[in-house]
Amino acid sequence: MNLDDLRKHINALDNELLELLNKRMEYVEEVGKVKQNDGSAIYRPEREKEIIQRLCTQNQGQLTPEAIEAIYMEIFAVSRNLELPEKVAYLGPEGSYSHQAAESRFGAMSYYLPLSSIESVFKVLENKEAKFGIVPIENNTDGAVGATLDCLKKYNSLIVSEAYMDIHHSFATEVDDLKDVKRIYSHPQGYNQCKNFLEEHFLQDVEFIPTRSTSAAARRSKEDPSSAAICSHIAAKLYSLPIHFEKIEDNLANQTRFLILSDFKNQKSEHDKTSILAQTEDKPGSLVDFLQSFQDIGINLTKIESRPVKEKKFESIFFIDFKGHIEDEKIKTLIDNSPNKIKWLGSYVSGEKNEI
Ligand code: PRE
Repeated sequence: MNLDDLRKHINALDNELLELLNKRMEYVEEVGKVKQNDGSAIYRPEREKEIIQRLCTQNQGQLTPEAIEAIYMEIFAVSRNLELPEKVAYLGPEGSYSHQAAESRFGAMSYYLPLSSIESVFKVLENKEAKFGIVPIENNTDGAVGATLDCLKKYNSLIVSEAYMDIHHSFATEVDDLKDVKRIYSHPQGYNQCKNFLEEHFLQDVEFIPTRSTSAAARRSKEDPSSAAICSHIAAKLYSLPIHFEKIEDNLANQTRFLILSDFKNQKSEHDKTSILAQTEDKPGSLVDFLQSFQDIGINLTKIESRPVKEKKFESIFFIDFKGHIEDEKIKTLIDNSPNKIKWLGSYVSGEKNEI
């Protein structure tokens, strides 16, 4: 078959896909009406996960599980917007890694609100100016994000989902031949994380110009024709800067965990995780006893992170993640009968590392 014949087949299949997608959206619209009547949540991460898992299991074609997930995440985002358009706030600026995490969950079609601090994301959720918020919670090289932990204590937003995202830097420029690059813009962290790439590719003297974010680097480079930027691929896309090399960082295992915040309780699923904040009694052994009580009922703790109580010198609170849902009978009993002060932060489908 020649190119024209092949394209004719693609066109015919695209027509079928479009028709099927529109049919799917008719049902989604009906689901939206049912939800508006009973007031239930539009975003149902556990249902989305179930759909993706089912499709990956029955898949026999060329598509990888990652490709199926990427395509369906975009379809779900369009569906949710059809049911009820809702605003998504994230730690900006546009083109930041939080923006990339937000787009991986809420697609290209959502209404986004880039904000300048983690606390402002919590504030707009509290004021009902946005339905969802995306904030980083931990990075596998830099550790926990203190501002997010403090806000989880201070505000009432709930964790409704989590996403692990690989943090990869791209090398983007309008220059065709790297010999002609005179300046490289990036956030100093981006620049420092790509030292090997820079040494291998640049024999000539290149000036490094630090920027406030990798996203600002892409914008500045777009305005400066003999320059390049080290930035996220979403920032390069945003400023229409051609990407020449991807994943140029020295350590390819750089990952950040993001939380998706909102105001509703998820239903139980088979892969739940719960996050709580615990302030244990001020006496020896109280933390150990508390942790032991999880083992006693066979609950797997997945994380514990301490954080100082700022109002009280040298006292700590603990952020604890464990497998299961707050509605599981034995977990409910444990929390209800605990002598410690406990704040439930959310029960949600456990995200897979390296999933995005
Ligand atoms: C749908 C859309 C949004 C939800 O997050 C989950 C699934 C979908 O497109 O399949 C439909 C829907 O709203 C639902 O099943 O509850």
